[in-house]
Amino acid sequence: MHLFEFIPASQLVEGEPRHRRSIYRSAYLDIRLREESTKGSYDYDLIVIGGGSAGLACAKEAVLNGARVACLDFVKPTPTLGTKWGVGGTCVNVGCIPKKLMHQASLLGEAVHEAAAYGWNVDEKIKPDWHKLVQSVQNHIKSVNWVTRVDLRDKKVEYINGLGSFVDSHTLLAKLKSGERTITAQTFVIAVGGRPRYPDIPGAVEYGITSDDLFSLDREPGKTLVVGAGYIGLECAGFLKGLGYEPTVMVRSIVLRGFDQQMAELVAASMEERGIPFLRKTVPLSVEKQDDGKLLVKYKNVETGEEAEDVYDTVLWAIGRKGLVDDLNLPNAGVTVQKDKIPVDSQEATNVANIYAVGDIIYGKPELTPVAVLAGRLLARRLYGGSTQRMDYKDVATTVFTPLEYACVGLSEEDAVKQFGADEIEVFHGYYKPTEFFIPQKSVRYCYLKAVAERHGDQRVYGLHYIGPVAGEVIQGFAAALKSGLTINTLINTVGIHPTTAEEFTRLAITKRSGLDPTPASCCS
Ligand code: FAD
Ligand code: NA7
Repeated sequence: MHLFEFIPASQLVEGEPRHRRSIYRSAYLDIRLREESTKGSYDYDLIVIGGGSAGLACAKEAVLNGARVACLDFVKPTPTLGTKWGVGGTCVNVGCIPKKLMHQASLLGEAVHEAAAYGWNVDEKIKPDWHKLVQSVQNHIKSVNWVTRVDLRDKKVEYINGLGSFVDSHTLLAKLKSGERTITAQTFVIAVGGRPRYPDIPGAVEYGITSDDLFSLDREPGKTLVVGAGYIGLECAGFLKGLGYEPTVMVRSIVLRGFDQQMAELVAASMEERGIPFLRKTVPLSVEKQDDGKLLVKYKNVETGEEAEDVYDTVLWAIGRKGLVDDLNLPNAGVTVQKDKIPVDSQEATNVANIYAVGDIIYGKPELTPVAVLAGRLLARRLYGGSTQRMDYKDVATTVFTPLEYACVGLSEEDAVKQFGADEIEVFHGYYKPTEFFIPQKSVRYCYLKAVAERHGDQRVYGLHYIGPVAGEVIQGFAAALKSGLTINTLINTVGIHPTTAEEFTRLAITKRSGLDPTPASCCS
């Protein structure tokens, strides 16, 4: 049986490709053909493939709205060390959570040294215990895995620990530890996420590890070559340094592609100041294991062609992530793939009528947990709760958890200039000195922030960028303000909370265009 779905024209997105279910579109309505859930003819109303941030949020919300739901999750062991983990996906097991815990461990080491300057009698020759740290992190992860299983049971989502692949657009084959099971559903949501890539060079898979192995590594990382200068590479290099190891970052082209490049270079400079070398314009050529167990890495400068080599205890590939489309057998269901990701429309619908995709697996959207969770939840509400609310992927705030953190929301300066033209953009900026940095004499050289705004009219703020302590906590609230149409006038007439670093946004008075010195003279007047 079919239902017509009426969507007001006001909620249509300009330029959205005509979906094949869309049979009539007028100035007033988008009318789509949707098959009604025929309870009984399929095993489930919904099968979610992938039990990570997106899949779990979608599955739980669908059940709340009355659907019969199964959620499959399966983790293939890593190729080098055979690392695997429980339900919950990347964020909980090998992503945000262990990363933030190791970042915190490294900040605490720094804080102990600062404490001495503040008068604490501490032994400054402290040393971290890697094994204890890994154990604590893994214990926390195991407890989250357990809570996740209990939550799924309580919420009546059927959890299937199996690898899903399509037989046809309504049938899935689940490969379980104990055999196979064929299950059917009216609707599918693909939420399989991604896994780290390995470069195609000799020794990469045999000897290199990725973030999938790092947080449970059963030996100290030691001298580590981190290949890749994206978000994950910089974060891992940052906490390894803070924990007393010797990371080097290998950068193929630019640092933090996709982020504001002035801020990205400041982040890199702050890491270099802490003693993390950056091998610029360099790519790895091979990894060989020496007789002493250490790894010999040969590499070359892509501009000069000059080759060099060095020896490391660990090589960490942080060169991006690949969408897990290969195991799904998508041709059987007819789902289109674009560069190992799945393109979807503004309703997260794929090109096949009853199949949707959310989270890291979708093409061209931010790879972030809160994005995956909200998109998954909204999709379930639209499918089963009568909602028409769509996910807004614009102005998503994020933080790079480097030793000196960087958080931002909205447009980078270069994207604002590209979009509106340099004459239409005003950038308000300033360096600042966190009060708590003075006594331990921490470097304030890279504590910097800027607001990218409209030059004329209301001076609407398009982007906010901040480098400094607790960056995520600082930017989160400003993200809500920016989404609500924040203007420079509102920002500088907001009374700050003193003494904080977040208040620096309310003190932004100098524009780049003025050429005035953006370094502060005093802190309290
Ligand atoms: P995933 O969480 O990857 O879940 C997909 C699940 O599906 C996995 O368990 C996978 O094994 C399973 N699966 C795959 N194929 C199949 C199949 N065929 N059948 C059954 N199951 C299958 N984001 C942030 O917001 N903040 C951060 O600080 C942050 N830090 C990160 C740090 C690191 C090191 C990494 C790697 C990522 C980080 N992220 C961060 C990104 C965040 O983890 C992801 O955006 C998020 O986990 C995506 O969720 P997802 O549900 O789309 O995919
Ligand atoms: P990113 O952000 O895609 O960064 C990957 C980095 O690796 C980037 O600096 C790339 O340089 C570099 N890279 C890519 N391929 C290679 C090869 N073959 N050799 C050397 N260097 C290479 O991925 P991340 O893993 O950091 O993060 C992915 C997401 O996960 C992120 O959005 C978070 O939300 C979580 P390039 O700039 O392409 O020259």
